[in-house]
Amino acid sequence: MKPIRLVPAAAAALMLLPAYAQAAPAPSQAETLRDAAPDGLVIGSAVAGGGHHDEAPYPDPFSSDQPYRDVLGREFSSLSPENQMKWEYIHPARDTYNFGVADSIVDFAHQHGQVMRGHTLLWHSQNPDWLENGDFSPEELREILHDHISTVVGRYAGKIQQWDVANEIFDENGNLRTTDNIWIRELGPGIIADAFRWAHEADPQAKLFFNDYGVESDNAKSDAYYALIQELLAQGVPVQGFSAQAHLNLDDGFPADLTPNLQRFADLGLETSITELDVRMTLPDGGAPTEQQLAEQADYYARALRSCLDVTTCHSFTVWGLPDKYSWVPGTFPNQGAATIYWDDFTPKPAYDALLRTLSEAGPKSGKAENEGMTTSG
Ligand code: 9MR
Repeated sequence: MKPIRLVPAAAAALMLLPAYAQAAPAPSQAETLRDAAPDGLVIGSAVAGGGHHDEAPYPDPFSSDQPYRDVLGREFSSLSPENQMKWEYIHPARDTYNFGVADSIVDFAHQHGQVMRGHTLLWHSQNPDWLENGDFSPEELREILHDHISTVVGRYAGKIQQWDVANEIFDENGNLRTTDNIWIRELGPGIIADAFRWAHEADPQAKLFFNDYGVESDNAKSDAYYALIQELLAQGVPVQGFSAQAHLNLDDGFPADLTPNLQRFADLGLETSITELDVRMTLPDGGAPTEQQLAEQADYYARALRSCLDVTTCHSFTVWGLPDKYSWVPGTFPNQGAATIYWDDFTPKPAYDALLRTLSEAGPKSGKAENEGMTTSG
């Protein structure tokens, strides 16, 4: 739904009415998410392009789909490469870095006055086979990680507002992933602090984050982050942010304590972000979502945004891609989908309208602290 604009004649007619008879003005005339966002809040999207190597490949929309590029440039003020900065893409062989697509996303962001979130440096998933099966000594592995972080973070220094340095390092019970995360398994938990230190050396301006799913609520996993981050801060490790991915599911209900949970991290002095929001649902007979599902989905999106608006240090709110045809959800959850805010022809869903309305209602000044991030155009 577009905000109503008054044509001059109608506006003039309204002026003739007594003040009490005039409708309240629309809170904002902005017609895009990025324009409607208050000062100090960027609205982001993941940039699709190359599925996981195990998935059926789809054409790379970032280089081939112009309507897709138009929406990315028009609606968003932050971009996150969905896959293209992950190890298996950017570091395909020990002595080979492949920056091509990542560079073009950073260039696109620069051209469109957008900031970037970098994703990700230390993770258990999407690592190349040469690394996972490489039989390296601990000293070699340490050097490999150091080289990777210095090279990748250094290449984009000054152009990345927030980096997901460590991604998904705890399991659901709040235990460190000591078996499937190669770095923690082979080098011990101290490598996490080193990763933050190396990233900070390579780009002192970037805000360095822990990022995970299932941490929207106060639970065992988010408690584990809360404890670890306090330890690291006490040791002077350069950790600046905690982000909730927010892969939500109508079947699970909305994480009702999202705001206080993020706020407790903000109270530690950290930036907080929503980094990968999508809201999936079980589709009736594999078909289209019902009106009721769409309305409920819109409500989830708006509530997640409301949380970010309400948490003092939440300056970055990102949806995990668009439209549904480029979403990771159907490939992972067979009967689920329709998780993004756009239909496949790039018309907005009720969820998009709900985000625009929520931003418009918040108004241009959110009362947030000044956004300390930089734009790539600056
Ligand atoms: O959306 C990404 C998908 O294309 C990849 O195949 C998948 C592989 O793990 O990763 C997806 O993105 C994930 C993100 O990097 C980290 N949080 C969970 C996201 C959804 O799985």
